[in-house]
Amino acid sequence: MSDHLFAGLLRPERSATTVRIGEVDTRYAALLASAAHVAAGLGQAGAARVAVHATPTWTTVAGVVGAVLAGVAVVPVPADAGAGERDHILRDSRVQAWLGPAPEQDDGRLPRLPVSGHPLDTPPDSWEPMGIDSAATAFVLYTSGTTGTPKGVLLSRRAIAAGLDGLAEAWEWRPEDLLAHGLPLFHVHGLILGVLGPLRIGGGLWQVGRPTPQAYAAAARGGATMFFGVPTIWSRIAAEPDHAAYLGSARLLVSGSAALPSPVFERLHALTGQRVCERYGMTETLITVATRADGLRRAGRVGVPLPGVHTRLVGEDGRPVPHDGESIGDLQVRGPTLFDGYLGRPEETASAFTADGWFRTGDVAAIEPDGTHRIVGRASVDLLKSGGYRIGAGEIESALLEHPGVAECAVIGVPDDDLGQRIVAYVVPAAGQAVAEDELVAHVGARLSAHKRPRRVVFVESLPRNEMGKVVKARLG
Ligand code: MLC
Ligand code: AMP
Repeated sequence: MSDHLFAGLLRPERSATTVRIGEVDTRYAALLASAAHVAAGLGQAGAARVAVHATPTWTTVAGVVGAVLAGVAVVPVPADAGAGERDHILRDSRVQAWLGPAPEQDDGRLPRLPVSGHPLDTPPDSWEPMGIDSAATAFVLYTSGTTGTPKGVLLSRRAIAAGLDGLAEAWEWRPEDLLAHGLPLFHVHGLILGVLGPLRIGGGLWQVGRPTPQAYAAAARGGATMFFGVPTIWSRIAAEPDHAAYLGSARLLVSGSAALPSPVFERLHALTGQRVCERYGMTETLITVATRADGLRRAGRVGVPLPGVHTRLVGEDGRPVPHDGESIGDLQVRGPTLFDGYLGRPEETASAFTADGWFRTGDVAAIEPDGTHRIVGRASVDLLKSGGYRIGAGEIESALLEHPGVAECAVIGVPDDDLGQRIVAYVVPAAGQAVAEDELVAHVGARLSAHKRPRRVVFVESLPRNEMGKVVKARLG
C-alpha cells in the first residue's frame, strides 16, 4: 500500500498556508518547491538513509520534508549532541550522508547533500511526487533506555500517518489552524507532531525559535490557534501573567512529553480561561492517548486512546489490573502507531513486547471506567525526564566513568518545579584525583547532548548498596 504523508501539502489550494520557521516566513508552495529540490537531489544521490543536523531552522524542515517526499529515511541528530552521542548515532544508523549542513565539529567523513538555506519559488521541472510504500521507514529516532547507548527507533510512514490522523480527529485539527511551538526538531513532539502534523493536515506551521513566554504570546497575537509545549514551557508561561493572557485567544493549548503539574494547569486556566489539553506518548509508540478537544480536560488526566489504539494495565504478578481509576499497573499499548523495532537490536525489540504482542511502555498508570488515563510515574528510576527530554541514567553514568577522576557514580532525577526532574550525579572520586564539578559537567556535555549534563554533582565517599552490591538509588537525594 502506498500513502502520501503530506496529504495537506500536496493540495494546491493550501499553497498560501503559512509556514514560519524562526526568521523564515513563507508559504506551503515554497516549502513544497524547496522540498522537491531536495527530493530530486536525493534521487540522484541514491541515498536510502540520511542524517539531518536537527537545528530549529528552515534547512531542517525543508530537508526533512524533501526526504519524506523522496521516501528516504531521516535520522535527526540532536542539535546539541556532543561528539560521542553524534558518532554513535551516525555509526549505529549507518547513514550514507548528511542532508543539509553538518555540525561544525563533524569529521567530514560523510558526504553532504545540499539543502537551500532559503525558500525556493519553483520546483525542479522533472520532479513528481511518488507513491511510497507506507511500510517504509520514515525516521530513525534515537532515544535513551535505562542502560546502554541510545537506540534507533524505526518509525514507518503508516505509523506516523495513523498517529497524526488520530490526533487530527481527537483535536478537531483543521487546515484553518495555525500551530505554534518552540520545540526541538529531533523528537516526536517537535518534529513528528509539530512539523509533519500541520503539513499532513494542511494547516499552518510556526516554529517560534526558543519557546519563551514572549515568543508564545507573540505567536498568539500573530494568529496562532494551537500551541504545543512540554510542561517546563507551560510552567514558565504560567509564571508570566502578561504574556500568558494572550493565549486566551487560542483554540487549543496542548501539553505532553512529561506530566503537567496540577498547579500549572490551574494557573493557566486562571490566566487564560483555557484548560490545557494533555496527551501521552513515547518515541516508540507515538501519541497513543489524548484528551479530546470536545472532552473533559482535567489536571493530571491525559485522555483516552486514539482511534485503533488499545491499552491495558498489568500488575506485578502479570494479572490484569481493573480500570477503576484507582488501581495502578504497568501500562501496555497496542495499535497502528507503534514502531517497527529498535534498529539492529532484535533482542531488545523482542523484550519490549509481551508474548501476546503488547508494547511495555515502562510507565505506571491508572485507567478510569470511561477510559481516561492518569500516568502515575515510571517503573524504573533509571529513566529520567528533564525539561521533557528522556534521559537514561546509565548513559550519563557511563560518560562520567570515562573520566579518570571518577571511581564510581550514580545518577538520579530529583523533583524540580521547573524541569520536572533535575539530573544529579553522585560521584566517588578516584583515589588521589582532584576533580571539580564544572569539569565533570563539561565532560558529560562534550560526549552526550547538552541537556544530559548533570545540574549538580555531589561528591561522596561511597554509594549506598544492598547486600547484593547493587546501588540503592532510593537512598540518594
Ligand atoms: C542546562 N544548562 C546548564 C546545564 N543544563 N548549564 C550548566 N550545567 C548544566 N547542567 C544551561 C542551558 O544550556 C541554558 O543555557 C540554561 O542553562 C537554561 O537551560 P534549561 O533550564 O535547560 O532551559 P532551556 O534551555 O530554556 O530549556 C528548557 C526547554 C528544553 C523546555 C526549552 O528543555 C526543551 O526544549 N525541552 C523539550 C524536550 C522535548 O521536545 N521533548 C520531547 C520528547 S518526544 P543558555 O545559555 O542556552 O540559556 C516525547 C513524546 C511525547 O516525549 O510524548 O511528546
Ligand atoms: P520519549 O520517548 O522521549 O517520547 O518519552 C516518553 C515518556 O515520556 C513516556 O514513557 C512517559 O514517561 C513520558 N510522558 C509523555 N507524555 C506524558 C504525559 N502527558 N504525562 C506523563 N508522562 C508523559
